[in-house]
Amino acid sequence: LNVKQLKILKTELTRFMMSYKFALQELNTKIDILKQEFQYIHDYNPIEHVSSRVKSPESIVNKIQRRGNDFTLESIRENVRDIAGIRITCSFESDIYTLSEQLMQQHDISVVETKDYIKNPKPNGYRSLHLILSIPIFMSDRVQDVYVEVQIRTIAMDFWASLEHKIYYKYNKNVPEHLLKELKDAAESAALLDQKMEKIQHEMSAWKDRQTDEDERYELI
Ligand code: 0O2
Repeated sequence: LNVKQLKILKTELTRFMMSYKFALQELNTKIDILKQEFQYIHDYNPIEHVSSRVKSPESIVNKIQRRGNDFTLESIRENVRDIAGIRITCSFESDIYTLSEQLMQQHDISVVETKDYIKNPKPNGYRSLHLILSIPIFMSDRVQDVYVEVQIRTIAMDFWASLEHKIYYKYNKNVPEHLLKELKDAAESAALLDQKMEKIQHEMSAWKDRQTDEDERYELI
């Protein structure tokens, strides 16, 4: 490559990576709006924590190599759909579906894929709702549709996934059989905990609704 070609390549690569950063900014704003508005209307916040990251060039190259895809920007864009990733932690399982519906129904968002590892957990016990969304980014001379992977989990699911991830890499992907079994048991306990917490929350909000009704009736009298 000559100097001019190298310059063009550098600009294209930078713009390519920037598009993912912009997509994360757009989506983070959308999530923040939902969070603030939900808090105001319902006096309750379904989102505990949000984090986002752009995949490192090294991980992108590894994934392309592993899958045997072409090393072109078009191929990377189409085949590596988790370059931009957002992880949302909710308090309760029902919040996950409320929030995902609210995101998916927005007109500028297209839902490319949904993987519900809550209704269908992975064999190791992993649970989370995964969405691949596509969002348009308006730049100076083009509109670029960008994929973003959104993972939505409860605190219990997140706790489990982060420990499992650490163990997986500590043992260099060769986790002893008894630990795999214990992780699976722990995933089941986490799922039970989510169910119990949901039940308590449900009962509390029904009580709160009844109280509000009574207060309003009292005010009318
Ligand atoms: P990182 O560092 O989190 O980005 P692929 O994307 O090729 O790996 P697939 O089937 O398209 O495979 O993706 P899938 O199943 O939707 O899951 C991808 C991401 O979900 C992973 O990203 C993890 O973040 C998370 N995940 C999926 N399964 C597990 C699991 O069993 N345990 C844990 N802890 N996390 C999981 P990466 O790329 O692996 O890593």
